Amino acid sequence: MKNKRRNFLRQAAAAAAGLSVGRLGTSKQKEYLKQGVQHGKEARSLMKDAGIELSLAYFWGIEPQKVALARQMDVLGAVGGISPRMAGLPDKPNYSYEVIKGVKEAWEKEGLQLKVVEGPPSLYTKTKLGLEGRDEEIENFITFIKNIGSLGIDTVCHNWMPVISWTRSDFEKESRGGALVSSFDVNDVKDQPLITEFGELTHDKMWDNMEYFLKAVIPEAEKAGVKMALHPDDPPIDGIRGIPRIMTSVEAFKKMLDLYPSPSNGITFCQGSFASMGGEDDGVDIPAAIEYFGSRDAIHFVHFRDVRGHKNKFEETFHDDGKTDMYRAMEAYYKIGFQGPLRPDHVPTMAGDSNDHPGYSTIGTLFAIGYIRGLIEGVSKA
Ligand code: CS2
Ligand code: MN
Repeated sequence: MKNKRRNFLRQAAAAAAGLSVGRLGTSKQKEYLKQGVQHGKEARSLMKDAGIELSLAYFWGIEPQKVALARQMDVLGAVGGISPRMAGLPDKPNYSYEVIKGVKEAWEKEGLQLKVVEGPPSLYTKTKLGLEGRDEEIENFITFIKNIGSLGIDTVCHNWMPVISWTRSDFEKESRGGALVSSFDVNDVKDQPLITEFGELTHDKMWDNMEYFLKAVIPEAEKAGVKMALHPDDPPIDGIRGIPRIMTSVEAFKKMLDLYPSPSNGITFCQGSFASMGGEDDGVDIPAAIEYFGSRDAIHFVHFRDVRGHKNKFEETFHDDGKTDMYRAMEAYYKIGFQGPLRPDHVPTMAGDSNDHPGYSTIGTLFAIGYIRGLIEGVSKA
């Protein structure tokens, strides 16, 4: 019901401005809102969550309690991968139409909508490291893009971290009141053995591989109405165990966008990752970065979280306890007219919850959603 109301209000606002609400048609709407047309502003402040699509991550399938709580909170966006098992088709590839359709419908049965495919099929080491076989991987990835586009799923969160994904040196660090968070100290990983099986890897080669991928994929994503949203490297350091990392700064994201400017080539603004970029004295100004990338219409998806510290040594925090002014950050999303999916990212594991999946505990997620929704309401009414 509420969703209908949101859609209705969105359509009403767009209709008043003579705009159609297409998949990639939101930038015109944003332009309209930026101009400060009074009617548009009013319509927007009435929208549920100011039009931001609050979502939760489900990386371990349909977790019944989390899903039930999501419905109670009216947080109806789902973010996750594509699992053939979840679709009841364990023998079919994860980029096939039937599997994606099955996964989408499984979420719909729960009353949720698959908003973002995070950790997409067929974008693996071969593509990121430019190894033999990457063309086949990319071809299957394009099949995946066409399939989600035709099913109306329009956002993909991918990353450029081959071999070692997001990582920490401690997943059980005590934070406020004994809640558990993850933390990273570069000194704890510097003596780990190098990974040599892929030969010589350099930052330049990683950039070449990125360019090769974007040039093949982005034109197809454009045609399919799909937005690619690249997640920063986490932690954003130059490399780990000999595997280079390139998506580690605001400059790197500018460079990536310039490699293939397109409404389909954008960013997952993972606030926690951007907040951990730089050293002790040259951190990222988060609200300014949101406004900058927003001005390029490049933010397609938001991970809302925070840290204390910097790239070489940081720990995650509760949303009200980190280095970032979260009110200013939310205000920046509001200013740029962001109306895409936003999810809490890693949250502390709180009393009574399990730390089996650090960063994704259920109780911590409840606190996060309350905080985020409160911020949105505060910002949109101010
Ligand atoms: C995350 C990732 O590191 C981060 O900021 O968003 O942990 C993400 O949850 C996983 O890589 C799965 O996509
Ligand atoms: Mn993230």
